[in-house]
Amino acid sequence: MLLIYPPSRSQMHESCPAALMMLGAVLEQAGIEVRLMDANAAANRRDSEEIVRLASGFRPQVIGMTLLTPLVRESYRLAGLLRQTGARLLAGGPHATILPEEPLSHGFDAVVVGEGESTILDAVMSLAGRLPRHEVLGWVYRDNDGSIRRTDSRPVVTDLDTLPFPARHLVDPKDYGGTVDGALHANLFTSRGCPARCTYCAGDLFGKRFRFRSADSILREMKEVYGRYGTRHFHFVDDAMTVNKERVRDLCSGLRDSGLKVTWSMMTRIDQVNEDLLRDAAAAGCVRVDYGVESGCPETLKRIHKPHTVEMVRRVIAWTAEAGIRPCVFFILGFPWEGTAEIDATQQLMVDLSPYVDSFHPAIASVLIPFPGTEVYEQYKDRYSFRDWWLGRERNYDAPDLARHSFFERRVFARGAVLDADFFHYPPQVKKRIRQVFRFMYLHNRRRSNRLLRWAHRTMLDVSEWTHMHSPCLERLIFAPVTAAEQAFGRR
Ligand code: B12
Ligand code: SF4
Repeated sequence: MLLIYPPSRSQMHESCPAALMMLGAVLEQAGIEVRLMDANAAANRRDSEEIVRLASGFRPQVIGMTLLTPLVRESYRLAGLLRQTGARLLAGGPHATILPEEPLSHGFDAVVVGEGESTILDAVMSLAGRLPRHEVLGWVYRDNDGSIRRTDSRPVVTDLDTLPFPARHLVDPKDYGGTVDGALHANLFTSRGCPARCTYCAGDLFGKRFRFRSADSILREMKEVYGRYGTRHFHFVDDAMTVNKERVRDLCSGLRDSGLKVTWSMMTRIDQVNEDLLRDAAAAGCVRVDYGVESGCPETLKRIHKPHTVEMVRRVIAWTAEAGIRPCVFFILGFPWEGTAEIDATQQLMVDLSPYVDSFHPAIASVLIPFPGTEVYEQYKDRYSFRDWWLGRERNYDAPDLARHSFFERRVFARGAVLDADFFHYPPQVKKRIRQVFRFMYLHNRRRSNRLLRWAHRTMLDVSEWTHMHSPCLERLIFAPVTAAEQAFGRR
């Protein structure tokens, strides 16, 4: 069996996606030979053509692929190409779970819905002809008469401690530039589910019920990874790590008693921490907490059902910093009801938090993307005509490229030119304001470089933005030396 994470133009992975290693572990336990291929591995990126060439060499009976919405167009093209290998194609992951019938019209034979561990074995057996298709729970397939069938859902894994540890040995460290500091295996997954109902969240894959691994099980895995791969810093990728505080306390005391010399970071919710928990975490090696703050506008927070207020944000970020932990905050701009006043409120909150925040994240998702299955998608897809946007080219928000984008855009939207997609038809003044906030984040992140450099940076951004607005050709001409240098150093 070959498990593939499909190519993305804008993402580079410093570690192998957890899903492939977790599914690999389940398959190996059942005696199935497994290969993993992460097309976005930082030191060995592969395009679809190369994946097909390698897959033809492996000759797997079944190929499984993770589907994420922004990558799905290329994933479907890849599936089309992979059909020539003769393997049966199985899809899973967030996009496949939200729209399980779609992949069947784009080259796939079947789709696993939701958690993969409990279904993948049956799915592989069935695709290999050893189990009738209707006997597999939790999947969608095309029947002999061409009709699409969906079987009853499979209950979620209630005891996450029963899952095997990820099959990390299947990953070639060279693909990620080696294991110098053990960062390759830093990501750990310790819980599933988030009880909140944010209207833009594309992560409902594991349901609302919070399920979690015991502190013991997590500690065992950390010790194993520490011993085998030399990992000294761990990052917990759970949606809301601290929903069960007792468990976090147990983990913290377990870490302190274990004598493991490690640091760690986590993602969690503003409304799910308190001062004691943060102090406990800091004493047990926690050095960073990622929070989805999203907005500084109280009305927006209410409308997106965010379970926190602006006051709570201010309090929690201060507590985090005071406990000796670096708070990392994420924002979303451009909700369809927002004008410049609401964006001003968000930037004001950024300014207020900036003494505590090392760097802001001008990520792709810092401008609202209406992912399928979310309330914002359903509510606005017809009004703004973006139904099924992931299948077309016009809502592309890849990383900016040298041929089309100005110096300003290449710098401040480095992760993805998401304003190009313009999902919500922003008026010019809103676009301008969003660009200013991205500029603010970009410059904040460079505030420690020397004065002259900062001044040069700011001036170049201003010149680029101003000239591009009046004459893109002139901008190109002025920045031609920079563009040539970027070309020489391998930027797009
Ligand atoms: C870590 C992470 C990242 C890291 C990935 C680093 C790495 N090396 O893995 C980084 C920062 C690079 C990243 C980037 C992005 N991410 Co991200 N990320 C996550 C996060 C927080 C954890 C992923 C994870 O490891 N989960 C644990 C594993 C076990 O879960 P899983 O991947 O879903 O896999 C399970 C099932 O889906 C299924 N399954 C998965 N694959 C397959 C394949 C087969 C064959 C089968 C049968 C089953 C199956 O079985 C698995 C085990 O149960 C999730 C949120 C979350 N909590 O899951 C978001 C999430 C996956 N990301 C998301 C998005 C959108 C992105 C971006 C596209 C950002 C953007 N806005 O454009 C980018 C691009 C990714 C890319 N590769 O190009 C969305 C996906 C939504 C969607 N509809 O596709 C999520 C759900 C976040 C969210 N709530 O919006 N991400
Ligand atoms: S708190 Fe985070 S994971 Fe939970 S629903 Fe909201 S955005 Fe999604």
